[in-house]
Amino acid sequence: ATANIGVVGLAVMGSNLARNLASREGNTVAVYNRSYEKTETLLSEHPEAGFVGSSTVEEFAASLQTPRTAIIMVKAGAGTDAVIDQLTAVFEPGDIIVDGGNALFTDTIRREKAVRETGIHFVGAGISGGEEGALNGPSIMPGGSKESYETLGPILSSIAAVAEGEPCVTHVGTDGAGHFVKMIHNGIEYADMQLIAEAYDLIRRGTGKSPAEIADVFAEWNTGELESYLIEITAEVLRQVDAETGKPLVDVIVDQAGAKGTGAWTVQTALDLGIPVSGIAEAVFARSLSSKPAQRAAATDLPGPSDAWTVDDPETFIEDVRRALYASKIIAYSQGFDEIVAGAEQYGWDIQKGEIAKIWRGGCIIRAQFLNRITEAYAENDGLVALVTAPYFRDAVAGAQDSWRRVVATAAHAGIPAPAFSSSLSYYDGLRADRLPAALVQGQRDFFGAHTYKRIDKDGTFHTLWSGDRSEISAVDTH
Ligand code: NBP
Repeated sequence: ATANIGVVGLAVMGSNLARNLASREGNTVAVYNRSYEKTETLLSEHPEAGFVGSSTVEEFAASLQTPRTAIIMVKAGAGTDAVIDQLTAVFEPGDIIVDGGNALFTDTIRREKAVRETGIHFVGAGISGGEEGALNGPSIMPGGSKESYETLGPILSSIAAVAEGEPCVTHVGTDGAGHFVKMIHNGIEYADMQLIAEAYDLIRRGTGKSPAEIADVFAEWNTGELESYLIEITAEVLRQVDAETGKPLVDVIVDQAGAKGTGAWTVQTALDLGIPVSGIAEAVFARSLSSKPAQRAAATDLPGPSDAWTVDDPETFIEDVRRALYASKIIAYSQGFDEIVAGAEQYGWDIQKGEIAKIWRGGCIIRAQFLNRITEAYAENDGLVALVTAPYFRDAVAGAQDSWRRVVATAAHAGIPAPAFSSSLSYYDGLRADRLPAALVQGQRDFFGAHTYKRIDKDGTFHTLWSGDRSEISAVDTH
């Protein structure tokens, strides 16, 4: 046994992660893949890595020093279960199996419980940053036991991205906590991308600027408070010219956005937890709407606004859009962190919110300067009940909100869809409202279903005898 760490699954993510591990001082990396071709290719293309290749899982286990540590990077789902079964058959108590794939956190909770029975540690670790991150330094979100993190922490720290001198990895919490937080990361990523796309669309349709000109706008934005990887790559995508047609690439790409499901998981989980992640949900639904060509084709002649609409001053409008984007982005993150807080409570995880924001500063798609502000907000007040109420964010939204309102109103006037911008604003106004029409909803529920209501002026639960004399009675809460 010569290897101190192993990787199972050598498609793009696994081979890049294995190469990253091999490039770190002191590591010898064992590699194994279901079909041997991928292993052979990796060994022949990267002799410098000094990989120890195996064609069977038994050989793979024998090539690892004990206690063994192996990272699984296979297609999430049945593939993960198959590999776990194979590894638990040849590993021993005290060994560590890490699942670095995009597993659903409830699967990770189930797997951790089952593997624990064998005395083997199971760690679900969210790994972000795509292929590039896996090779050069991802953001890593490991769950699992504290004990396994003692062994795993230093290895993961050595391959993680580094942001402002700190490795982008932290022990998120037990069992499925890491994959839960990775899921939220992806949900926030959906919202961030959708908001940027809406900003582009508003500017393009509002000012008539070309994609290349809008690329300059985004490049400029990337020097300020919006500085982030997503803004940076947006400028690059907008600047790209299609070699075949000479048109902006964005104009020849089919406008139907794909999705692999982690955004939907974030929203499904939020629905179960009762957390309004409306910005993330709108982003997921916007992709769904885009991918309905038959419905869209049937709707092209539905009427739009009757008034013509023009932007008076393009520069002012663009600045309004920038501010609206920043405010909406704050809401998306605030909602994502609300879901982390709710998940931690539901599943019994001790999640340090500030640490999560820190490890997202490098190696992942949502990396941004802005995340430092989130870390600071939770450092000041760990019990913050809504991120947007932290002083920094409150002030940021206060400065942006007039612009935000103008942009949302303009979008509605002009008939330009801006679902994430507008739902974020509605969420903000809902959150800050003194009174909500939820009181009326309670009245309706009491009318048709005797669901009862509470009063603002006294304790207890009440019901109005709607079909009787409409007097009010004290009632037992039926829910
Ligand atoms: P894929 O998700 O395309 O999976 C391919 C790998 O899974 C191959 O090694 C394949 O082996 C193996 N595999 C399958 Br499929 N079924 C198997 C089974 N029943 N038993 C054993 N092995 C099986 O690879 P990827 O794109 O490198 O992603 C790996 C993981 O990382 C996924 O969970 C993904 O969600 C996650 N992830 C991907 C990205 C990204 O940007 N691609 C980013 C972040 C996370 P074979 O060669 O024998 O078919």
